[in-house]
Amino acid sequence: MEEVRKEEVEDNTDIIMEGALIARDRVGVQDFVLLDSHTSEAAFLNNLRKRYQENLIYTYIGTLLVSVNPYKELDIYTVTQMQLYRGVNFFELPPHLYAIADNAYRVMCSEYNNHFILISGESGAGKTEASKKILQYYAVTCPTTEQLQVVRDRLLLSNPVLEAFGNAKTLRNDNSSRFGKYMDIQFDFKGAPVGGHILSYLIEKSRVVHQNHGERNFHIFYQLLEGGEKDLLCWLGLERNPQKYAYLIQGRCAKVFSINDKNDWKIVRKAFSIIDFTEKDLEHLFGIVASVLHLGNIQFEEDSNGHAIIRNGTQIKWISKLLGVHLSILQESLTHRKIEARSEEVLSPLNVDLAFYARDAVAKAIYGRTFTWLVNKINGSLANKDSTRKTVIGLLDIYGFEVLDTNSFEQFCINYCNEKLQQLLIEMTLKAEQEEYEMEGIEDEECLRPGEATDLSFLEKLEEKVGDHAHFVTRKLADQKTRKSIDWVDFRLLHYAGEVTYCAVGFLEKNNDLLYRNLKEVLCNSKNGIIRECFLLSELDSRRRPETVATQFKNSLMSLIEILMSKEPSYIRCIKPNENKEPGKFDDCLIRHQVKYLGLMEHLRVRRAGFAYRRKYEHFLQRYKSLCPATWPHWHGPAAEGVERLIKHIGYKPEEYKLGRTKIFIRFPKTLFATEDAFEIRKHLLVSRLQAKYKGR
Ligand code: AOV
Ligand code: MG
Repeated sequence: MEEVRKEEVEDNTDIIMEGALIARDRVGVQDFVLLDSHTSEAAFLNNLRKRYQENLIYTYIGTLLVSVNPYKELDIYTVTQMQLYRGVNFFELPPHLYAIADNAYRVMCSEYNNHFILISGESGAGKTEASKKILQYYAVTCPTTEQLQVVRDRLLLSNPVLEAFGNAKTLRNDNSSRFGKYMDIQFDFKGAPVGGHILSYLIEKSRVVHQNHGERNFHIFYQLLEGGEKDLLCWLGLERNPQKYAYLIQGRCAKVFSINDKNDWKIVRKAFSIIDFTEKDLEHLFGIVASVLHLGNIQFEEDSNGHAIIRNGTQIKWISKLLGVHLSILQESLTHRKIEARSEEVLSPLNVDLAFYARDAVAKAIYGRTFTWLVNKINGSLANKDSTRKTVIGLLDIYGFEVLDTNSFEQFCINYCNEKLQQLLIEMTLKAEQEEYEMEGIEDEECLRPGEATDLSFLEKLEEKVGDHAHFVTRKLADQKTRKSIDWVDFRLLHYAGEVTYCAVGFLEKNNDLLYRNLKEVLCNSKNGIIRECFLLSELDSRRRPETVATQFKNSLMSLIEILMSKEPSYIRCIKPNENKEPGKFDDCLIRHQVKYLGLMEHLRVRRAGFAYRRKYEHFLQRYKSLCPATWPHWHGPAAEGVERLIKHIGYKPEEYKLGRTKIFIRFPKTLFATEDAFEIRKHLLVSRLQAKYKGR
C-alpha cells in the first residue's frame, strides 16, 4: 500500500494538468479567481455562460457566491446533496448555496459568533428562493430533538404565510417579495435551531388598491377566493370570482399560469395551524382580507351639494360586520372629515375624489398594519423563552432593485434600500480584506483600500433630504436644465444599478401616509381583535406629527445595518439571466450589466490583486498532504512547517505565496489551480489503482 502511494507522488504532472484543462474548457472554472487569462469582463462572462449552459448555476469569487437563476428545477437541492455539503471544507465540493450555509454554520459553532448571509440581486434574480433553500438546509442538517421539531416546522412554515401576504405577481417576477425581510435563526450551544426572529421592512401597501397592467394584488386575496371553503366565503360575504373585485382586476391578470392559488391556500392554511394561530385569529384575519375587497367595491356619488355619498349599502354592511365597527359611524367617516376648529370638532363633508382617497387609505392602512401584526404573531411563535446564550445566523432577503415604466415612491424606497446594502457590502468586503492582512502580519502594497470601488455620495445627499418635499422640486428643476428630455414631474437618480427616472406624482401623499382622524377613531374602536391591536387609542392622543414613511424606512435600514455590522458576513449575489423568465437563456447584455453594477469585477480584482487564497495551515495540509512524500500519510510536526515542506516539494516560487501567522496566502490563482488539479487527479488515480489492485487479488 505504502508503495503505491509513494509511486503516485512521482506521477507525471504534465498529463495530470492536461486532463484538468480539457474538463475546465467545457465547464469553466468554479472560482473566478482561478481564471487564468487576465481578468477581463469577457472572460468572466464566458466562464459564467459555460457553466450556466451546463446547469452549473453557482460560481465563487473567493468566498462570495455568484448564482444565476436557472428558471427550472435542478436536481441539486436533494437531502443527499445537503448531506454531502455538511461539515465539508468550502472548496472541496462544487460551489453551492449549501457550502455558504454550511461554512457560516461551522464557523458559528466553532467560534461561537453571529453571522449573516446577505442575498442580493435585482427583482427575479433568485434571492427568495436562495434564502428558502438555506433555511431548508439548516432544517435538514442541523441536530434536533423531537421537542425542537416544532420550532423547525414553524421556521419553515413562516415563509408561505409571509409570502401569501407579502408577495405578488409583478412583471419581473411571478412571486415578487414586496417587503424586505431579515430573519435570525437562533442556535443553542449544540448547534440546534431553537428559535427565530423576523424583521420586516416597508411592505408595498399601495398594491392593495392599485396594480400596474400585468401585475396582481398580494397572493392571499386570490388564494382565499380560489381555495377558501364555501362556508368561509359565505361568512365573509365573498364570491369566488376575482373579477368581481375592483382591487383585484386592475392589472387584468387575476389568473396566472405559473401560480396555483388553490394549492397555495392549502399550504397557507396548514402553516397557520402549525404557527399557533387560533380559530379566532383566523376569523379576524380573513375578516380583514375580505373587508379590503369589500372596501374596493364601495362606490361614491355626488349629492345635490356636491358631497360624496355611498352608492350602495351592501359592502359597507359587510365591512361593519367583519371589522366590528358601527355601521352609521363607518358610513359617516368614509364621507366626512373631522376638522378641529379652535376647541371644537367639526364634521366637514368630503367630495367624491376625497372620499375615494379616504376609502383607499383605510384599505392600505388595515392591510399594512395587519402585515406587521402577522410578523409579530409569527415572532411570538418562534420565540425561544429560555435565557441561555444563543448564536444566530441572519438571512437577509429584500426586494430587488427594479426599474418599471413608471417608477414611484415604492421603487424609490426599494432602490434606496438596495443602494444601502450595496454600499455595506463594498465597505465590508474591502475592509475585511485589509483587516485580515493586518491580523496575519502581511503588508502588501497592492491591496485596494476601502472606498475606492464606489462612490455613493450622490445618494447620501439625497438620503439626508428624503423627507423634505422641496428636495424633489430641486431635483426636478435641476433635471430640466439637462439636455435629456424629462417630464416636469419626474426626477432622475443615478443608482449603482443604473439610471432611474421617478415620477414625483403621489410621492408626498405616499410619504405622509395620511389616514383621516375620524377613520382612525373608528378603527381604534373596532371589535376585530387584530384591528384593535393595530390601531391603539393612544395614537389618537398623540399630538406629535407621525414620522414620514421615508424617515421611518431610513431609520429601520440604519438599525438593520448596525445589526449586520456586528456579525460575520457571507454574500450571495444573484443574477437574472433574461427578462422572459426563460430557462437556459443567457442574455449577454443583461448579465454584463449586472456583473458591472454588482461590482463583481472589482471584487474579483481585489481578490486577485491581494492574495487570492488564504487557508489555515491545518486545512491546507490536510487537503494537499498526499502531494508530498514527507507529509503523506501523516505529518507529526506543526502544521505551518508541514506546509512549508509541502510547497517546497511541489515547487512554489517565493513570489507566489506568503506565510502568515495562521494561514498560507497564495497570490496567483494559477498556483492553487495547479495544486488543486494535481490533488484531484492524484485522488482519482489512487482510487482506480487501489480498485485494480483489490480486483487482481
Ligand atoms: P427574487 O426574490 O430575487 O425577486 P425569486 O427568488 O422569487 O426572485 O425568484 C424568481 C423565480 O425564479 C422563482 O419563482 C423561481 O421560479 C425561479 N428561481 C429562482 N431561483 C431558482 C432556483 N435556484 N432554481 C429554480 N428556479 C429558481 V424580488 O422578490 O422580485 O426582488 O422583489
Ligand atoms: Mg424575493
